[in-house]
Formats: sequence, C-alpha cells, structure tokens
Amino acid sequence: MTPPRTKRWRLKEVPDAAAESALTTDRCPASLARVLAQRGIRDPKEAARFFRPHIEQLHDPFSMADMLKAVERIEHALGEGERIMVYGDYDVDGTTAVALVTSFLSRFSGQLIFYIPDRYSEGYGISFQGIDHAKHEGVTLIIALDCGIKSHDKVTYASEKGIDFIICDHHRPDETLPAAVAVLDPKRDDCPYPFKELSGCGIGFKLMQGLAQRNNIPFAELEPLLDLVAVSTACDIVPVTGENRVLSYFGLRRLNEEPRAGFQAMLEMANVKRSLNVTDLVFVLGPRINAAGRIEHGRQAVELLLAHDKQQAEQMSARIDRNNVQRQDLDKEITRGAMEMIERDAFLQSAWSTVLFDATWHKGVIGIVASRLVDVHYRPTVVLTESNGKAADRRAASRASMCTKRSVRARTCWSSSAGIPMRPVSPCLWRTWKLSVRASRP
Ligand SMILES: [Mn+2]
Repeated sequence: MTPPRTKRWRLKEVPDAAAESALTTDRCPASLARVLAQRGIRDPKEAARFFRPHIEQLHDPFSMADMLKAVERIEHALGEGERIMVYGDYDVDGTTAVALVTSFLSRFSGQLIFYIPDRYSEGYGISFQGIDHAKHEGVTLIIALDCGIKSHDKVTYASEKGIDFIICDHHRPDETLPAAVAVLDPKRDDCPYPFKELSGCGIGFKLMQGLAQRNNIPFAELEPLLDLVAVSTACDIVPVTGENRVLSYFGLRRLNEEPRAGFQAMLEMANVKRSLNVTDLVFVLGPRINAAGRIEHGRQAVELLLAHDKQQAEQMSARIDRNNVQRQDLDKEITRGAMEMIERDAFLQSAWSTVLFDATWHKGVIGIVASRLVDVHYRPTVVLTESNGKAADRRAASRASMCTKRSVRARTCWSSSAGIPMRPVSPCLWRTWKLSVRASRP
C-alpha cells in the first residue's frame, strides 16, 4: 500500500539583496526587511504605508467601470421613491454585503427590501424565484452583491418584468456581461480600477462610497460600515494587501472599539474578550454567520447584522450559535465517517483522488468535510450526498451522468489550502476527470 501523499512545501524566493538592504534600518531589522521584500515592498516609504494604513490610500470609487451609471441609477430610484431589493448570497461575503448596503441606503429610503436565496432550494447566485419575489413586491431595481456576473438569463428575465439590475461582483466575468444597468467588477477586462482583489462586500462598500462622494456625505459616515468589509475580506480569503489591508485595518478597529450589536452579541456568545485579529474573524465570526445559511436560512445572519437592539441581537445570536453547534456536530460526525470509509478501503487509500458518497450526509457541511479530507490526504476530493429525496444507487453513483439524472449534489475541493475555491461538479467535468468513483450506502 502506498503511503498517503503529503503536502509539498514551496519556500518563497529570497528577495533581491537591494530591496532587502534598502528596507533594513535601525527600526527595521534584517529579518523583517526580508519578509517585507518577499511581499513585494521595495523601500521604507512603501513599508510605512504598509504599517500605517490611511483612509487616503483608498482608491476613487469612480475609477471603477460603470460606477457613475450605478450611482446615478440609485439616485434616480431614491428620488422617485422606487422599491429597491438588495440581493446577496447566503455566505459571509454575501450576507455582510447585503447588511452593508441595506443599512446605508435605509438612511435615504423606506422602500428597501433584502433577499437571500435559500441554499438548498435556490442555490448560489441570482434565482428566478428571487426575481419573481421582487416583482411581487413591486421592486424596480435590484442591487446584486457578490453574485450576478454570469447571470445573463436572470438579468434579461428581470428586465422583461421591468426590473433593472446593478451588479456588484468580484468573480471573473464571461466573455460577455449580463445586460444590467451597471456591472461593477474590477475583474472586468475593461475595468481600470487599480485594485482587483476586493471582496463582494468591498465592492458594495465602493458603491456606497461613490454615492456618498457625489452627495457630499463625509467619509466618517461610511466608516461604521467597515467592520462588515473587514469580516468579508477575512472570510472570503481575498488577499489582505493593498486596499483590502486599509479597509480591514479600519474595520478591525471599529470591531474592537465599537462593535455593532450583532457582532457584540456573537462575540459574547463565543466568550471572546480580547482584541480581535483577522484570524478571529475567520474562525469566530465567519462560521457563525455561515451556520445560519447552512442549517436554517442566511436571512437570519443579515437580520442579526442589522439589529440595533441589544436584547434582540442576543436572541438572534443565540439561535445562530445553536445552528453553529449543530453544524459542528454534523461536521465531526460526517468527517469521521468519511475518514473511516477511506481507511476501510485499500483502493481509496492509494487512489489519486477521493470520491465518497453517502445518502445520509447533510448537504450543508459536505463542502467542509471535503476540505478536511484534502487537509489529510491532499488530493482532489469529491464528497457527494443525496438531494431532493431522490435515491442514487451504487451503479448510478459510478456513472458520469449521475449529476444530471439523479440530482445528486456534489462539491469538489481541489485544494482549499491552495486557495482555489470549491465549486459544484459539472457533468462534463465528471466525464473528463475519469475519477474512480466508489459509492457506499449505509
Ligand atoms: Mn465573495
């Protein structure tokens, strides 16, 4: 039997000596200078910027393609008293973005609603169901956050119903963009925005910054929103460099000095009393926010983030904490089951990939389980469960067409540690991978 393949460590290159010596001063020892140089910092001035983030280092929101169109459309909607829907995904980036835009716009409009799709019945991104709900509510403008860049059909469907879209996304676009009023996405080829790595919530923030800037609202009034940006930046695993570092710095300060009721309640529930760092956002706040969408509904996370009342926040936070405990139990139990499946099976132990199926596994945690298996076995991993009450038998589970025929949910995890996101398996990928599939039913 071949031993499990282990991680391969690749050491960062030693930076050129010139940068290293330029950075070495009385206050900056050589070891620190080397680490800075490895991060691409060239001189003491850049190092000072790195250590002392300043609001002035933020970029002009109007250098983002379509920003003016987006701001003008929102101004028009506010002026006419149009009903606006703020739409976002059920994960941390989506729910923080929805909370951010909703809380800022609610200062100018009493005609706002927000919408988070159901993880299981609607899935990621913009749904037809969400648009139908918007129509039913008399909405004429949807602001989509952290999603929508590939939703060509949904945007067209909405426009046929008289609903405009503003899309704020940070995922890579297809060759064409959806026919929205404005598409904010620094990863658009034609977007001159100097920083490409904002989170979805970060783009929502830039939109609010643009709106504030054009209406002479001082930056101080946007600052209370930065806690949400910091949490999204940490939990969406976007690099904490450039503008993200500035936003995170001020967001963390806000969280530590004056947390909003929802975060305060979550921190009390988690019994965290010290000052928070970026890692705490990922491991303390992130899983709790996500647990709402995994176990019940992402809407609850947004309601908690928007809460003003301490007592109300505490009640909501307790509920989310119960979700999180349940998520942890499922996670532990399913991870143990999955590990045992591999241990029991000589083939799976020595295979180049891991593919596991169990009809009883909870849909909300199989992605986490897949990443845990990657941490141990370090190979491409697919974890499958059954969805919508349809059975997948042994044979079906070994066929490529399973995903389409049997609506079995799949999550792949090539390597979470390499920073590549998890995404659903397409039937086409199934055919090309030629993975060895082992299915087992309890
Ligand atoms: Mn995101």
